[in-house]
Amino acid sequence: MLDESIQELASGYLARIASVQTPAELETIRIEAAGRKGALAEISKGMGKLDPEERKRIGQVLNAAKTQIQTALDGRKGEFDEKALRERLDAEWVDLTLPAPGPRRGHLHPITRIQRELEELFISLGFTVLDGPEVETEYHNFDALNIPPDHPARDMQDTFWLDGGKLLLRTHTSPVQVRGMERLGPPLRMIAPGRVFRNESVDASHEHTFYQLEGMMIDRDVSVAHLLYFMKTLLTAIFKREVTVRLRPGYFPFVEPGFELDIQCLICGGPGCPVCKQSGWVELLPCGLVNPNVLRMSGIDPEEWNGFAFGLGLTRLVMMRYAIDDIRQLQGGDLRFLEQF
Ligand code: FA5
Repeated sequence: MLDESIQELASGYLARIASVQTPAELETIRIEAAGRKGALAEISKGMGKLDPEERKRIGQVLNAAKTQIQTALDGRKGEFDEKALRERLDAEWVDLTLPAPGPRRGHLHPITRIQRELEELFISLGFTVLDGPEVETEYHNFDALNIPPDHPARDMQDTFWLDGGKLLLRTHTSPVQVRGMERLGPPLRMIAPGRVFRNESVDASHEHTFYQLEGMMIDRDVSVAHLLYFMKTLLTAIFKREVTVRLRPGYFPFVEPGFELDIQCLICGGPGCPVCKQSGWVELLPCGLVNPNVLRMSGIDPEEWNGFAFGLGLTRLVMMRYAIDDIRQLQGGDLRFLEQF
């Protein structure tokens, strides 16, 4: 009787084991059939009550059933393990003969992009592109631009001084005017894009490190009309649309007369925002006719030659062109920002 019920139990388990679909189902049956609290274990526990002959016989039947069940469990587990391994291998498969994907391509920084556009424009107008040192002499940054040591205009540009005096981080690109005049002499058409530094507090429109693009033309009979022509050409090329500008008198010791050319703020369109300091206008392009003292100091005769100069705020121009509302984004190095360009 007992041996029959063991065999029945075992066949029931074997049928279920044969039909399970998942490792979890298999585990449930394993616990039921072969676990310490399973049905066969319960029968084993009752064996002590049988007489020795019967115990031996039933023991053999029970062991045979257990072995059968264990073999079936192992077999199905092996199947599931193999299937899982095959799936993993399929997922991890790599074709080593394919060409490598190569490094991700970057692109130029928006400031570099606009700088290059302006270089191309001015080269097409007959200008030379010059470069000057970022660590400058006091002479080139100030004295030669008609700003002597005790002149109040020195305070207009807060300076990072180096080496206890005489050397500094250039506060504007205007010293390259001086170097251009010294090296090349008149007639001269030059631009000088580059990085400049000022010891001032940073906000939405002011950085301590930013870019300017200097321009200078020296020839015979250069007038304010020439200056305005070039400024208009420059702005039209960059914005590729009508922009509203205003010209007002501006004071710079190296030009006379001097102007501030402001552009109507393209971030807010005029009503005022943090970039234009609520004024609706952004200072972009100070300019003027070169002061005769500056020509004389660089060995050019102001009786024979004159010219214009301008100092474009390149970083601010980039902000206006792409409607960037905080200057700090440009040097922040955040790829999420830079990848938009
Ligand atoms: C100058 O630096 C003169 N060298 C410009 C010049 C050249 C005038 C030739 C006449 C003839 P200014 O300090 O205003 O001027 O700066 C020029 C431009 O740089 C400003 O109009 C503005 O667009 C930009 N700029 C000035 N300070 C900052 C700053 N902290 N952050 C970003 N841009 C600035």
